[in-house]
Amino acid sequence: MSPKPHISVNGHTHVLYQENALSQEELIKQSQAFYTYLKQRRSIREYADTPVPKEVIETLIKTAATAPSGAHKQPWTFCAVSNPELKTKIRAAAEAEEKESYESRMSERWKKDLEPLGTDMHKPFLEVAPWLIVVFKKVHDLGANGEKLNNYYVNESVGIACGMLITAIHNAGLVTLTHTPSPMNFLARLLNRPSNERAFLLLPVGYPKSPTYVPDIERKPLDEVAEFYE
Ligand code: IYR
Repeated sequence: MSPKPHISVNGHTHVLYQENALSQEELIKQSQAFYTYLKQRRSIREYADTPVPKEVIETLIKTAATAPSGAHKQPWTFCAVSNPELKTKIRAAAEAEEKESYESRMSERWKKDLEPLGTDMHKPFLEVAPWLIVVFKKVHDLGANGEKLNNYYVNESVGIACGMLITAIHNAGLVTLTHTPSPMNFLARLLNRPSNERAFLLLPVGYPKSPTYVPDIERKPLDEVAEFYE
């Protein structure tokens, strides 16, 4: 007998989950292939000004928004910016904060740790990349009369959605960078965000400048990042 298409839990409908189970052999092959593909992802700081269709950005955001979230509150807003004047304003404000950070806020130890990456206060990618996706977290929701409604595990939820966005960008054959100008409150101001939203992460999205070089760095091997308890 085939299972019922839906049941009731606490008076709420639960629908049948569409399983996608693979054989063990297929599991091994598929997980290996995805790893091989994903390990090619790199953070890219130099972009081509080649346009990327809006439809692609819409699909990437829909993909990120499939992320799990605390009590399914989906406490995020993805602001996609291609407007050149706005990108120029974002770059100017970000570089002003970065200048302050590099010149006085960051410790010598921190700057030493960044040396292999070759970063500095200049952020031309904020104007060159065809799109900037600014991810906002909703610290709470706003009810119809402006009242505060709880969200849960907001940082975890938005962090997971950003991980999925980065994965989707790589899967589309595009590149990005997790950029966190600090402090980031200028983004809420420039993008006119409501009082319940805080900037979480800024991701330029586009094609890499060609050719592009990336730091020759290694990822930790499995035995340094995993412990098995069998
Ligand atoms: N936000 C600065 C500094 C910076 C900090 C870390 I931690 C990095 O991994 C990279 C950069 C900047 O964007 O340059």
